Amino acid sequence: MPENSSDTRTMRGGVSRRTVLTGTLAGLMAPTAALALGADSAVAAGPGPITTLGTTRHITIYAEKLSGGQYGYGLAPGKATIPGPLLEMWEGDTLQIELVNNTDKRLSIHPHGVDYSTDSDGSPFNASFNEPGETRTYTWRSHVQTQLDDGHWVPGSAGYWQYHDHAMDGEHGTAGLRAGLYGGLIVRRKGDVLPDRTYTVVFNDMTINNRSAPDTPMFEANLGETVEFLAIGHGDQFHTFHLHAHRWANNRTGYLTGPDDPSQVIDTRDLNPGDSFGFQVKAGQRVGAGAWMYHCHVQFHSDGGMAGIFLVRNADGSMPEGAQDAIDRFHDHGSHAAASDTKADTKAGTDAEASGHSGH
Ligand SMILES: [Cu+2]
Repeated sequence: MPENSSDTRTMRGGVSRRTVLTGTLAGLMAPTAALALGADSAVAAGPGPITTLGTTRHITIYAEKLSGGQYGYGLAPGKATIPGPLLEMWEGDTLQIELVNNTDKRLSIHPHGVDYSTDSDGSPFNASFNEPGETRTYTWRSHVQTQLDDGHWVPGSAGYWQYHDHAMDGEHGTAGLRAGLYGGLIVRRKGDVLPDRTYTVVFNDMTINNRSAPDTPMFEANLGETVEFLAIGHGDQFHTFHLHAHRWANNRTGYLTGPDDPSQVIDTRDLNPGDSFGFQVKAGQRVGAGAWMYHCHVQFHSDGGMAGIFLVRNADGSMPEGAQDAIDRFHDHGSHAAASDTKADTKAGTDAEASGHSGH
C-alpha cells in the first residue's frame, strides 16, 4: 500500500493540522482493491493535494459484466469491482467521468450529494445513460459552504455519498443496483482528517457488498490507525449498521467538533435504501486489537448472513491472540447461515469490496 505520511494521522481535537496535502496526481483516484484478507495490498488513494479549490479532474470508469450475473464499475478494463472504486473530491472540485459501457445492457452512473445538470443525471427520462458499448461523459460539480449576508449558512457538498446505476432494465437502475453497480463517493472539506484506510460497506438487499457470511469482506487495520467507514444502503430492506466496540458522533465526520458538540454518540445507525453516512474511528481505541464484528442489527438479516469482521491487528501488524480462532468460528458459523438463507449468486462477486486507503 502507499506510504502514509505520518502527519495525515496527526489530529488534535478532531481537527487535522494539515490543510495542504502531499501526494501525486497519479494517486488522485484509485480502485478500492483490497482483498478480504489483504487490505494492505490496496492502492486506493485520497483525493490528492489541495492546490486550488475548484480543480477539474477527469477519470474513466468502465462498466463490465462479472461472474454470476453481476456487474461492476472499475477504473480499468477487467478491473471492475463490487462496490466500484471509491471516488473522492475536495469540496469545490469538479469531476468529469467518462463512463465506458463494456456491457450489452443500458446503464448509467448517478451520484448523490453533488451538483450536476440533467444530462449528467444518469436517468433514462433525461436521456442520460449509456447504450450498450457507448461511452459518455458525466460531470459532477461540488461547492464549498458559504455564508449569506443574513448570517445563514448554505451547506457545502462535503459528505459521505454514493453513486449507482440508474438505467439498467428500467427507469431506476433496480437491476443494476442489485447486480453490483454501485460505489462510494466522498466529498471532503478542507481541513478534514484523512484516514489511513477507508472501507466501503454496502447493505444491498440481504447482502453486504453483494456477499453473505462467511464470505463478507473482512476489513483490516492496525491498532491505533484511523479507519474510515462509508456505509451505504440499497435494495428493498431497511437495515441498521452496527460496529462492535467502536463508536462515533452522529454528524458529518464522526468526530465531535468540540466539547459542546451536541451530536449523539452512537454505535448503530439506520441504513436504509439510498442512505449513506460515514465516520472515522481509531482502530481498537480503549478496547484493543482483536476480531470485531460489524453487522446489520435487523436480526433476521444478521442471522441470514449480513455480518462480517473488522480485524484490528496489533500495532505492528501481527495477529492478536485469539483473533484467528474467532475468525475460524465466524467462518464455521457463517457457513451454516449462508447455506440456509442466502442466494447462491451472492458468493460470485469480485475480490474487491474494500478499500484500504492511504491518506495521500
Ligand atoms: Cu439489514
